[in-house]
Amino acid sequence: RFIGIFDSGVGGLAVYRAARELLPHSAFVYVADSGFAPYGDREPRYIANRVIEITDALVKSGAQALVIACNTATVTTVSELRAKHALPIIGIEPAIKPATALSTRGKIVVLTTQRTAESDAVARLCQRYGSNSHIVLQACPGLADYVEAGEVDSIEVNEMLKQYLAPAIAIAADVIVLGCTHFTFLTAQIQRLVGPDVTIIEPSIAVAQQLARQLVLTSPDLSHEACATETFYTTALASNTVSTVMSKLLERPIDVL
Ligand code: DGN
Repeated sequence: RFIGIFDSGVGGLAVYRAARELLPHSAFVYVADSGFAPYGDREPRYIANRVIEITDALVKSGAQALVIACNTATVTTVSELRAKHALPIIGIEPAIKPATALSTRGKIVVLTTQRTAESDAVARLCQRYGSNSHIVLQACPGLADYVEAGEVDSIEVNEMLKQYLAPAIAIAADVIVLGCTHFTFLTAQIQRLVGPDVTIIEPSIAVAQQLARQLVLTSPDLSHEACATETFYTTALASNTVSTVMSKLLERPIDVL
């Protein structure tokens, strides 16, 4: 019995880190679909099939709750997953509602993958909460790939970030939403480029809190298992490389199977 966390790759690790801190006695299994990442530019059906295959395997091996630690996977597949599995499923969508509540100038930039930017889910969020705000959806093709390779502060990453942050600077955005979990590992670099007055919304803690709340309601024993465990899997053949990148991002050595 465990909590299954899943992402196209390493991005969901920030969510995992927050979840583990909040639920230190729980057993976790993290799956990185690195062999098939990135999802950002794929067709929705391709993404949905990957998400279903991985979550089916997690449920079969004993997952009692699922965290889809990937915006792209959530916006394309979460309804299908909820129809399929009767267990708590926590997804991540870009934090557009909190951004509109937080923004004083109403100028918001949402950084996402291409697929998330084009999704109906995000269009609905903008329609529902964005009527008094100027929201720019900035797709960032290629950016998650750098993080996936463990490259978070190179000249190339910073050049790409400058390009994707140009609209935020042009409209003098006061809030930036990280709408792709990979971008969490670029938070400091983004802050440096936009300046200290811009608020960056990073959803990991909120998602972990949502998970904890759901567990209390549905399976309280899962949050107090006797022994905390963590297991990391990747679908990539070169699990050594993935171990190295994940250890770097988590800032502690881990083994990925
Ligand atoms: N980490 C994923 C997200 O939150 O959308 C996407 C990364 C990717 O596969 N491009």
